[in-house]
Amino acid sequence: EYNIVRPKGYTVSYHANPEMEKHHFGQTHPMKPWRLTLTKSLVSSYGMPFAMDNYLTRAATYEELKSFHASEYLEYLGTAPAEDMPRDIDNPDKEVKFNLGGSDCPLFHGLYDYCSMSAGGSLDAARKICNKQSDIAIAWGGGLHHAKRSEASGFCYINDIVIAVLQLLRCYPRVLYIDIDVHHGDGVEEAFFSTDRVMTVSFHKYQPDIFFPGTGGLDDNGPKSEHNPGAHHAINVPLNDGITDEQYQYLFESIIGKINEHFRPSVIALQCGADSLAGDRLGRFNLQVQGHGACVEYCKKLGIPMIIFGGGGYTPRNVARAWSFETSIAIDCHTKINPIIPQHAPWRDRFIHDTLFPTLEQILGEPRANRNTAKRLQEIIQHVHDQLRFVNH
Ligand code: TV1
Ligand code: CA
Ligand code: ZN
Repeated sequence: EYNIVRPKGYTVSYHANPEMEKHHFGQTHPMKPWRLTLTKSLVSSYGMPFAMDNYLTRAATYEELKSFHASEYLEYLGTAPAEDMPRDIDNPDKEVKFNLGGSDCPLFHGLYDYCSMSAGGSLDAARKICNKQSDIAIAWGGGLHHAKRSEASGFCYINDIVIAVLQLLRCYPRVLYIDIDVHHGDGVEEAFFSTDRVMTVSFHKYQPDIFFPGTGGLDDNGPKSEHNPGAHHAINVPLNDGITDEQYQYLFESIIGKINEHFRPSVIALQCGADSLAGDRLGRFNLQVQGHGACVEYCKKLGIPMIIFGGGGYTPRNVARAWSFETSIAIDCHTKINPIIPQHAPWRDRFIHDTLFPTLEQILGEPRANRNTAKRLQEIIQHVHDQLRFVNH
């Protein structure tokens, strides 16, 4: 009915586990693992699984998690008792270890399983790319970019991206990490601060002291001290509220195009946090499904093997729209896809509007004011070009 067939000449793999989606951060917490179920059901109602290799992901082992995380931290993550009363505004944080058990990173039932399944999916995706069994591997349950070696942060406990990139580094000389989540990809950036084999690029809302995590200014390009080979290999694109598809696409293509020429990545790791979409509960941009998806399409056209991760995204219907459309881009059926959500799609009423591509007016009523000037975008592009003069592989 939707004319979904396997793409010619390359393989796409899809890595998921419905067990992961059953976990709850707490009633009022913005992170809803259920958005993965909504995404999978929309992907399936379009018939997209017929065009991909579908894998049920396993949990990553303790040893695999240890490739990035400290054992003291993993030990505590695996044994700390779940709290029955999650913390929020009315029930504030007490003293917490490793930032576990506060309002952002609650200790909920099954936390360790949830984290190890997220990492397992991303690691499976990386292994498929390494083995050349897959050209594009999709892991929507991953993308948890804030987690540190011994610290949970911003809804992230295990940094599945770092673990997957470490796997990629066993088989590829250079990895380009791109992060289109509305938040700065601080955990991934920091993990690879001292190597020139990984370049990290994050596009994000930047307003220190107001918007989490507050890092990722234009001039933060990796520690320049003590002959650090990783200097100039962290690129940050700090943005203001209300950026549009047109501006974002222009920035993305100028910057990633230039980086591709200078850094010449052997593989791409793309974090597709959907909280950069208009109408997100935590985000502040005016991006639509089309503009968000255009980033995925641009990367795909570079013809480099790629892992696609999820990440943030706090309005589940918009997350499901974006990640389904991006799955269709991966299998190259996005130009043929019916924009009307299939009649038989489960939870069809949850989408409110019956299209994959609601207009800004449908999403927001009144679009958010755009605080990004053309002059500032040029400054950003110029700064990135200046950094890349130090990078030649
Ligand atoms: C419980 C209940 C927790 C309601 C957290 C929004 C809540 C937030 C909640 C929230 C919320 C944040 C901070 C302040 C640091 C804190 C997956 C000094 C309505 C990748 C993580 C954002 C984004 C963390 C994660 C941020 C990702 N914003 N309601 N918490 N403290 N934390 O600002 O990048 O998308 O908001
Ligand atoms: Ca980002
Ligand atoms: Zn985010």
